[in-house]
Amino acid sequence: GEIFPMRIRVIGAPIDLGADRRGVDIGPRAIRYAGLIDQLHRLGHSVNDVGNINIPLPENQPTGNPRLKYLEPITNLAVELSDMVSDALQSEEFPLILGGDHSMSLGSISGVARVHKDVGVIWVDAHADFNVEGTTPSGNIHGMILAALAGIGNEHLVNVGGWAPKIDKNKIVIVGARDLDTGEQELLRKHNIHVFTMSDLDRRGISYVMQQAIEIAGANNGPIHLSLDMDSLDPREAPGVGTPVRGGLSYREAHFAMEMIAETQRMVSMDVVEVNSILDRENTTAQLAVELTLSALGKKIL
Ligand code: B3U
Ligand code: MN
Ligand code: MN
Repeated sequence: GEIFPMRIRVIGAPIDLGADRRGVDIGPRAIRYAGLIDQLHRLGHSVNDVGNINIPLPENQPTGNPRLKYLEPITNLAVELSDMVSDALQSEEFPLILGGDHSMSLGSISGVARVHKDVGVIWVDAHADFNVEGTTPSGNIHGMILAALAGIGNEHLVNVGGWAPKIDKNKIVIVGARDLDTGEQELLRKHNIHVFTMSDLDRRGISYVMQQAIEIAGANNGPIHLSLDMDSLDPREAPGVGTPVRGGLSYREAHFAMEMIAETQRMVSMDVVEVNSILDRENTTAQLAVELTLSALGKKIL
């Protein structure tokens, strides 16, 4: 099939300070090893892979507040990544950011929002990542990032780069949610965040849900950022994630969701996160991350 050729800037962000488990720090390498760059070329895109940003080891960092673990290094990295993502967009390249845990999206999405002020976000995830200091069961910052981007939560997270909010609450859509904490549910309701749970998917189907998600995040034909947490998939398809939750997206639903986003031609940037290679089976999850990225970037069956 015909694709719309793009210049893609690949940025690796092997951050693992936002989650409890080690192994996502290998994610960017595992995704490249699964053939990402070569397959993007074959699809007709040009690729500028700038390598990985340097992430300090958790062993060498103070944990800090146990309800906001590694806050300081996480916000520092967010500023660095944000600059890299803005720079890619200003050079007219499409930023494709490889994680790492989901805390890296604080930086990637801040960088996009600086250039595309009206960007909306489709957050495909088993979780909502909408916790704050007072609701988190773990103190892990990867579970707080979407709230922070919406301007909710700890001021250091919210004000990364010196401005807030990064994303208009009304342009945030979560797809695939099935594991929400009690205080997190209350926050999502209070702020009227659009959440399509697995129940909604079962009731309405992936086609309807994605059509709605695209309309909400991309209101007035605006730009869309896709943040793909690989734990949105069913663990049978994606075993290599830190927090697997049963009952997730099927292989076909996930591909179709990506194809629908590609069809809009309005995606301006994308993250792929939470590939945990230590928990993976023969790089299955990294391979699936590559396949889904290709579908999101225009690969069609015919
Ligand atoms: N909601 C829980 C668990 C979690 C969030 N994101 C992931 N896990 N990957 C928390 O710790 O905030
Ligand atoms: Mn997540
Ligand atoms: Mn998740």
